[in-house]
This record gives sequence, C-alpha cells and structure tokens, in this order.
Amino acid sequence: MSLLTRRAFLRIGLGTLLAAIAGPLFYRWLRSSAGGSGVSVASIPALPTDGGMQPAPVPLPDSLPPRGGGAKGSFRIYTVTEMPIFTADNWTFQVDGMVDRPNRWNWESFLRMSRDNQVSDFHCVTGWSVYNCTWEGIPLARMLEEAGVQPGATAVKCYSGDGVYTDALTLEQAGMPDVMVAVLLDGKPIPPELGGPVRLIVPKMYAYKSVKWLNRIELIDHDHTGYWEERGYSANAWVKT
Ligand SMILES: Nc1nc2c(c(=O)[nH]1)N[C@H]1C(S)=C(S)[C@@H](COP(=O)(O)O)O[C@H]1N2
Ligand SMILES: [Mo]
Repeated sequence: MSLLTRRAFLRIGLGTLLAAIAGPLFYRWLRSSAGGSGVSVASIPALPTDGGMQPAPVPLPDSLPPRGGGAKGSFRIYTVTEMPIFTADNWTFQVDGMVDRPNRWNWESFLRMSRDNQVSDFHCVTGWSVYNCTWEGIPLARMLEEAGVQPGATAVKCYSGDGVYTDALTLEQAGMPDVMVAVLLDGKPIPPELGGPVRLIVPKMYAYKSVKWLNRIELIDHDHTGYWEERGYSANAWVKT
C-alpha cells in the first residue's frame, strides 16, 4: 500500500484497492440520504490489521485486548470525496492558529506522543450506532494544553486530509475529556475507510463532528460552520439520550 502513488490509486480504482485492503471481505457500496451522504460501505465484519502506515502504532495494554470487549455494530463508511489514502511519507499533522507553540508532526514523531484510551459509543445522526469502541489516542485537551491556546481563541477548527471536510468545536467542547485524536480502534490502527491514520472522536456528539483523516487543528477566534452544518445540521450536535 505504501508503494501506491496517487496516480496508481486512481488508475487501479477504489474497488480494487478496497479489495486489496480487505482481502476476502465483501464491500457493498451504498448511497445514503443525509448526515453523511456520499459513498457508504455497508459493513466491515473485521477491521484490517494494518492501517497502511509504517511503523504501526503499538497498542496500550488496555487497548489490546480491547478493554471495551470489542466494538459492537457496523460502521457505515462515509466520505464526501474520493477516499484519501495516506502513507508515512506523505502524512503530516499540525496544530496552528492562535497558539503559543504551533507544531507539526510526521507519522514517526506523532507516534511519540503519549496516548490514552477510552471506551465509548459512536452515533451517526441518521440512526446507526457502534457500541463499546475502544479508542486509543491523544486527548484533544492535552494537545491544546501543550500548544498553549492564546487568549481570545474561541473555537477549534478541525480539517480533514480529504481537503474538503471540516468541523469545529467551541473551546469548551474541545476540552471535554473524552474528545480524542484517535489512532487505534480496538487495538488496531484505524483503517483508511474509517478515517485512519488519525481521526477525531467526539463521543457526546453525533459523529459528523468526528472528522476523518484529521490532519490539522487550528485555533480561531470566530465560529466556523462545518461541512454538515452548512447543510443544515446543528453545530451543537449533542447525542440525545
Ligand atoms: N472527512 C470526513 N469525515 C467525516 C465524514 C465524511 O464524510 N468525511 N462523515 C461524518 C459522518 S456524518 C459520520 S456518521 C462519521 C462516519 O464515520 P465512518 O465513516 O468511520 O463510519 O464520520 C464523520 N466524519
Ligand atoms: Mo453521520
């Protein structure tokens, strides 16, 4: 996978690529209606063990075996663009904007940041959920603390490496302890279909806040309307219980 250039990716095509990632798994492509329309894959019975990034992240002892016992339910795969594929050679992550210490990582340096894990449920506003996900990653609050958020910053804008999808959290929302810049799910690297190598997780909110292929966090002093919020969804996406 790491040898695959973008041109080769386009030539080979997404179906073949998914087949290569998934091996014998059968992917069914669907179109969904709202809150994540675009391409959708019905279900992934098992996650690929290799997210395609080398070196692979080493799971914490309570991520593998997953302390949540393994996610229950199936993710639908949503993307509003062609699915972006990253390798350790072309992936970077940055925190910038209104911070005292802007930073940029490559995959290797990113993996040196210490990680936590959590067990949480994942809810799409269209009505499907995946329960007991064991996510491992860097709590966003810690990342922001290390960056030194400047007075006057009010929101955290999250960018997807797909170049199109964004979302934002208020500084207060971003400080919730379970908001995580996630790197592993159930002890395995997050596969590209699920937004790997790194995606945001905001368990208390609907999953359109959980930006896939997250590669930039910018501190800003104004509101930002995210991709689905531009299309009518609420910026305050609290999961109703
Ligand atoms: N970059 C990006 N992030 C995204 C989306 C997307 O289309 N592109 N869809 C959102 C929505 S509506 C949902 S429900 C979840 C779906 O996550 P999954 O594709 O891993 O199941 O991702 C969210 N983050
Ligand atoms: Mo969604």
